[in-house]
Amino acid sequence: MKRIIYLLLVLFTISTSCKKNSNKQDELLTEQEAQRQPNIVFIYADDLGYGDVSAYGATELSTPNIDKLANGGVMFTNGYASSATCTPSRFALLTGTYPWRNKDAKILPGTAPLLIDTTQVTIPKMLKSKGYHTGIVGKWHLGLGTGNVNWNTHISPGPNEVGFDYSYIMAATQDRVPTVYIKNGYVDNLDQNDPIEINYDKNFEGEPTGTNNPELLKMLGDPQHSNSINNGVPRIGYMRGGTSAKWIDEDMAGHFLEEAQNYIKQQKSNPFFLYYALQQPHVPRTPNPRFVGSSGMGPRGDVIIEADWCIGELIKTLEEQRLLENTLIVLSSDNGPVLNDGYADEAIEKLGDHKPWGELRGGKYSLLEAGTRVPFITYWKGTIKPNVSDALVSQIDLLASLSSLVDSKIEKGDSQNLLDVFLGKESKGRDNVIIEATSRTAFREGDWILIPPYKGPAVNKIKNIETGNSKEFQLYNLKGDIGQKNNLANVNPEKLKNMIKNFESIRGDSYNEIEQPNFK
Ligand code: NG6
Ligand code: CA
Repeated sequence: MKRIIYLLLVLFTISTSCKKNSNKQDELLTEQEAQRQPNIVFIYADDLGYGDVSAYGATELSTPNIDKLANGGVMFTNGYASSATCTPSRFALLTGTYPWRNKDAKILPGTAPLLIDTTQVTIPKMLKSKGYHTGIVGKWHLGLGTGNVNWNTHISPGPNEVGFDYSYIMAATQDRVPTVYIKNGYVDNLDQNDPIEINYDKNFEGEPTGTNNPELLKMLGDPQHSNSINNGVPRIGYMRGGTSAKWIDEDMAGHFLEEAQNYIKQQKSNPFFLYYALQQPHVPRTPNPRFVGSSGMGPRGDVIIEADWCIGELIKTLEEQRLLENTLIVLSSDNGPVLNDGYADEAIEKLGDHKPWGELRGGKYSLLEAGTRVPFITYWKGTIKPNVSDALVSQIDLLASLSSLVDSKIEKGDSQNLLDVFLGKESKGRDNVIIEATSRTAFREGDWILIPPYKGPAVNKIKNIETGNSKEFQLYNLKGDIGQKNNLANVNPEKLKNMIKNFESIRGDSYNEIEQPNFK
């Protein structure tokens, strides 16, 4: 009997000590995991408005996956894109430099050379120097090559030359040629016997266009969007060849999602930075058949539902790979919303009571709030405490903030280190920020915004968007007047004077000597 009891005791001791060991190992693993640099995933929507997300107050559309990030992380109500159009915002995001410092930071054609100097600091470069693997999947729109790109050989410089180890992109926009995917500088699926030629000025002889061949179209475009046709959709610019490489618009969201998911799975054993640049809800709005009718609002609503689904799938992948608790997710949009942006897609007719701009005034291309104030969310499961923050933050601050997160020392330029604000530990953001819209600039300081006088129409009639142009200075107190209804410039001359002084100290005094493009 004694022997049996002794044996049982020995067994018990062995088993508990094993258990302890395995617990210890678990502890060790989590410690190691925690010590590892966090992954960073930046999700960038294209033209998604402040009021397009249900967490931000949309009642006619439901975006459960974006809401999950907003409600489980910090939801910023004063988060800004640097510009009311795409290229300048993306330039500022990656370089931490105000776009108005670079005269070429304007909406680029598909043939534009690379806008970012290859010696310039960028988020991916900075992270790479700290051991990160860096990848971009989706919309680029920052130019490629040095002029006169040959699309049939290695296209360079591009994302890979400004810090991305991996790139799977569309060159410009979904409505611009070339309508092909580019993987690490090579057009994906290109048949060398069917070379690609691109021209933004004139058509290639014998090639159909939206203007000449409306019978080939499944979607009508305005004159600017009625050049070459791919997949029944007319585009800006002319393209010949590359048939096997051309994208199918309805598959684009799924295609980019799969690329992004594969990237995560491949890079899961080291810290990575993924810039996932969705193409929605920019025109042409081409939901996959599974999402057609999902919003009851026509294609614009449907592609927002589709984008939200993609974001949900991406989060699922991070969860399945057990990465969610070691990944900082930042979500935002490159500029505000627009309904009619060149195609007849019933965005206006089927809008119903939905307000893509929420309570804000203006929209894409506008210097008024809806041009640049966008959904802006940071999420890090287990690290960021859910909160709504009214701190003033700009996408331009991600460079300095992420560099602080990974302990990298860089020249900060216009970027401010707001890491604690982004992690929800601090409630005070920037003191001021300059926003840009089609080369014009405005100045937000505290609750106030100053819009200098600019020539040009007050309303873009085709797009039905207020531009922000006025002969007078505009001064709004956004705290009580988020809809910018009361111009206080005349009743508050002291404030006006002070704001002009502070604005000019950063921007200089030649801010209104600019040529405004004609909303192209
Ligand atoms: C404009 C296009 C618009 C859109 C925009 C870029 C015309 C008339 N309009 O020039 O459709 O493509 O460029 O949008 O051509 S952005 O979100 O990439 O800045
Ligand atoms: Ca955009």
